Amino acid sequence: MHSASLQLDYVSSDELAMRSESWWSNVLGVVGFEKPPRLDPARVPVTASMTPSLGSSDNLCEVWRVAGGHEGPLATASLQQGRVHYRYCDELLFGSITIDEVGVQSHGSAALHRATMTAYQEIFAVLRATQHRHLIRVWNYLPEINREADGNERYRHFNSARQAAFRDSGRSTVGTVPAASALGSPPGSPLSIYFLASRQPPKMIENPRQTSAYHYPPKFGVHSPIFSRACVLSESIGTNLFVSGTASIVGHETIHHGDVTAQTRETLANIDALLDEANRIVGTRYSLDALKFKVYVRQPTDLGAIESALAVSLNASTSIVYVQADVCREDLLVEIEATGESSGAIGRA
Ligand code: 3EB
Repeated sequence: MHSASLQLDYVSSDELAMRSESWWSNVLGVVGFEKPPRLDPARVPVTASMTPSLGSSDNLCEVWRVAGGHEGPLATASLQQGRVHYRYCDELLFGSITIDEVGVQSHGSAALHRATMTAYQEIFAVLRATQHRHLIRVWNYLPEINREADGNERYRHFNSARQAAFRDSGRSTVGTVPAASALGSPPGSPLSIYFLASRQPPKMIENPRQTSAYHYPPKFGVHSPIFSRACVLSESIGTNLFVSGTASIVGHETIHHGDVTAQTRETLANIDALLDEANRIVGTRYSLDALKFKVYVRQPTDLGAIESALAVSLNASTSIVYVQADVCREDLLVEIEATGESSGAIGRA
């Protein structure tokens, strides 16, 4: 079968409207920011994080698309199983699911727990059906992530449910777990999860500067967050690097409390360390400048300081989008995720 490389683009919905039929035939999924973009879901899975974008770009969309070196569509039709909308090509699958906690037959933290369990169960059912067994990258957006519910932060309830869902499905909860991001969305938003899965196993990368999240000590919650710091998917015509949401954490502790500039610098140092680790393990040659960034900003008034801090290390043409979102520790002011697109330079032994 054909191999294809995965591309990420941030474009306005106006620009999307002008793309050709053949271009659309290779789009796996489109993600809006504050609301789902007005696109036909029969054509391609459409979802939204519900977190508003910051800055000039209006109606911004995150587009995941496969590109092959040959003619014709690579992807299936836009499909649905349960509440999961998905589309796939031979190697890669994009999917999304949203669940409104209000519609779940439970209250308080039990509703979040149930919504999270259900979402992951439905995701795993799709992966079983299509044989894209490897969950490689997950984006989790939950309303009011830092709010207390029944004596615990909602993020911690989410972590308990996510871990239970992985365990119940027979999946590992350490080591071979997906790269991820987990952010807060405004009150009243649904739980929104989207993901990429693959047929071939990715290589998981941990950060030598940080404790693996699945080994965080219990003071951060009885059930640890289940994610890898990064992963690399290698295919015959290129590789993709997925860097999880990364913050100003060294070891397992938040550092630079209240200093958004220092937090931004520390976060980039963490991503740089991950790149070194990925390049060492996989033989790729990713550099900071080759990545596309999504920056989650807790307080919109910090945007200028974050932009300035990033400008010191990234060149001016680097792709960066800014999003307002609550980060999953109260003391974190910024979180940064990144994706490295196809780089042909795989040194395979
Ligand atoms: C951290 O390093 C910051 O729970 O899926 C980053 C990426 C974070 C993913 C998740 C959480 C998650 O712990 C928070």
